[in-house]
Amino acid sequence: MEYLSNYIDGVLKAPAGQAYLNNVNPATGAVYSQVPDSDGQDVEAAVAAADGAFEAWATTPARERSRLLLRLADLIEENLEALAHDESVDTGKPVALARTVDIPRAAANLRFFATAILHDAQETHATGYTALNYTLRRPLGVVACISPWNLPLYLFTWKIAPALATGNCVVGKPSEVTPLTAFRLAELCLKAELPPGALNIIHGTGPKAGASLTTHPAVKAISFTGGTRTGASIARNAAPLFKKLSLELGGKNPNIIFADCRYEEMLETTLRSSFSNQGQICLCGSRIFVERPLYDRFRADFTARTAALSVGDPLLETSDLGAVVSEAHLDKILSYIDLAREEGGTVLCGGQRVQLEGRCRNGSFVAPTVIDGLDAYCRTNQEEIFGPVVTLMPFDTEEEALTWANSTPYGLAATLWTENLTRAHRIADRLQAGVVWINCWMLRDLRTPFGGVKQSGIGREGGFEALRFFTDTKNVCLKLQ
Ligand code: TXE
Repeated sequence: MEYLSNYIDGVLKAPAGQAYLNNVNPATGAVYSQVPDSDGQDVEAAVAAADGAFEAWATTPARERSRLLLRLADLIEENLEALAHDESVDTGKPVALARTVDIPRAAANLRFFATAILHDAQETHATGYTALNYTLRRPLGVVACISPWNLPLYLFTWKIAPALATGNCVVGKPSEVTPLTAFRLAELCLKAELPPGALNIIHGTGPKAGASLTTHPAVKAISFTGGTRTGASIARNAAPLFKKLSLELGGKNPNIIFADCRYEEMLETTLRSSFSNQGQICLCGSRIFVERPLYDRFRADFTARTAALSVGDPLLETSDLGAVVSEAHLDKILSYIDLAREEGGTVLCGGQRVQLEGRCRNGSFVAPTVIDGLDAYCRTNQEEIFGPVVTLMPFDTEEEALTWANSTPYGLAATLWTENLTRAHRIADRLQAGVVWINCWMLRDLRTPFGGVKQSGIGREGGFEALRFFTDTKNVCLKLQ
């Protein structure tokens, strides 16, 4: 049984209270490692280490910070296979997905921000001939990066990379459900010789380690991805302490399909946008609105393609879907499928737990599920399920599709399929979402702003948005005459 450690001041450390949590492999149901159940003492030590390292890290030349982060990216790539294996075991996701998406993207996040800081420039404003204003951007100090379980190393690095690149010292808290690759990253930080205290990683639960981190007076900013309720609780705690906040929360993303779309490409992509990572990506499209003339054809083809997906051992290359993240999450997903039935929905395929044989007989597997016959306003279509469950709804007019798409409390992402350019732009503009994909899904450019509106969060990650979030601006005005 492997015991994971915290990473504080450049040292791998056991939690001060010597308490641990079980870490379960969701594909087998077996406990396979012990995660530090850190408390306020560990957080205190990590914040003190970060605070102590700040002055030196903030004034380290950008080129040197860049070199260290690029070294870390190299090490991630050198360890691609092992990290992909660990990510798969920890989350239940297919190893092929971890190998092609999660781990390469973790390296890409570090590279992107490591090089972005070499090309940064600040604004000046000449006030006629009277004065010259220039704006300095300086790191904040100690910042907290709290990440979820669905894309563990991918989202953890998405936060720590811009924070470190801009000269902040970080206390990161990965999800207690999927801590393994963040622990491996700590080991790689030692190899990369990242200065002690620049990055600290505390493992443990949200209410204990997470809450003491977000309420710590020395923490200047919090970058969080996770559930909307957790985001609200963090915002409540952080507001009176005037911390900067970036919250990337839940979604209930619409996928609007018009009859004039490129059909095969749409079908293929919609399969991915529905079931990638067992539907546990905040960007997955879970409500599929199809223009009525195409509805019957789409329903038949989509259901058949979904039923043909293979749910299996995540370590097998042939598995399209692996396990969902935990037994508790599986129960939540199944309860929503029951709710859909109660609300009058018809389950076209899936709808139940999948019982595998052998190694995975006690794993948490759900069949990819397609439901129709529900209206846009029922709970199934309003609440985030975060699993391999999608609903289909026919629409007659553009206005109807748009109204339904915008009807939830969320507004993270939306997908739109049409060859009509004017319509595409018109709808994209009216969709209440932070991210809109036209004729594609998850086509990412790390320079673009990323985040949601309404209950999907506040603030934007990515590109210059992230560099700005992790810095404070100071305007200096020099009178010229
Ligand atoms: O996330 P939590 P959970 C959605 C999804 C899921 C639901 C709950 O619908 O079913 O959220 O998931 C830390 N102070 N998403 O419960 O609790 C926690 O330890 C400080 C959407 O797993 O929000 C973890 O590191 N931190 C989503 C992180 O917050 C706290 C991804 C996220 O955990 C804390 C995941 C507290 N009080 C779930 N409580 C997305 N948008 O991608 C918890 N944490």
